[in-house]
Amino acid sequence: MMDKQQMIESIRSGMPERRWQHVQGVISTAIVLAKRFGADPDKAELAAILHDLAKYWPVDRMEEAIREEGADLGILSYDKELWHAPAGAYISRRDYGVTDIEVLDAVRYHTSGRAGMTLLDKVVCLADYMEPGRDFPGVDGIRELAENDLDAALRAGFDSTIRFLLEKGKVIYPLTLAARNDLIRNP
Ligand code: DGI
Ligand code: FE
Ligand code: FE
Repeated sequence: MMDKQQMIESIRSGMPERRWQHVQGVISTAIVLAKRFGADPDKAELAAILHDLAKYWPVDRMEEAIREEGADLGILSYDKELWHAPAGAYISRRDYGVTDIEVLDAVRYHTSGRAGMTLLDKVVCLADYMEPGRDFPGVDGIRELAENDLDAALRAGFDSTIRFLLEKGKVIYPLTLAARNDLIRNP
């Protein structure tokens, strides 16, 4: 695996400064949540560093990475906002030499979620919702739930995304619904 400091420099240089501020917020929040809920803080930190690495890539480049990996082709029929997650997971492996499947999956599913999310998936996804720089209706409620209930906080996050997509008349990616349903069915 590439040296962590080198990885950070490379990822930071591929995004605007304000997005790097967001990534730093996700890193610190993911470490706190990992310690609180019993996930591995080092894996949480690594996944947080990597999670938005492809966020500012041109759409063509994201699509090319997804096609090259061939693992998540279905996502190409859904909102482009979703694409940076599987593209980022693939590039984490290909270019940064990350082999830890738990970390790669936490990156891959940080936007959509999935049924059967691992503890690490949940920590990274929730950290992305509630890092200190986030400001959307309901974020303080999510932060309060996250004091002691990981699943409830994450579910509130998905509810807010689904509500947002409904209000905008957008298509909803099935894995997001599966993630939310699974949190309700398997508490
Ligand atoms: O990359 P970030 O901005 O930090 O956050 P993210 O990776 O959670 O991206 C969320 C964006 O994806 C948000 O603007 C909503 C959009 N999106 C579009 N369709 C879907 C979706 N998000 C989810 N979870 N599910 C969708 O179907
Ligand atoms: Fe993201
Ligand atoms: Fe993010």
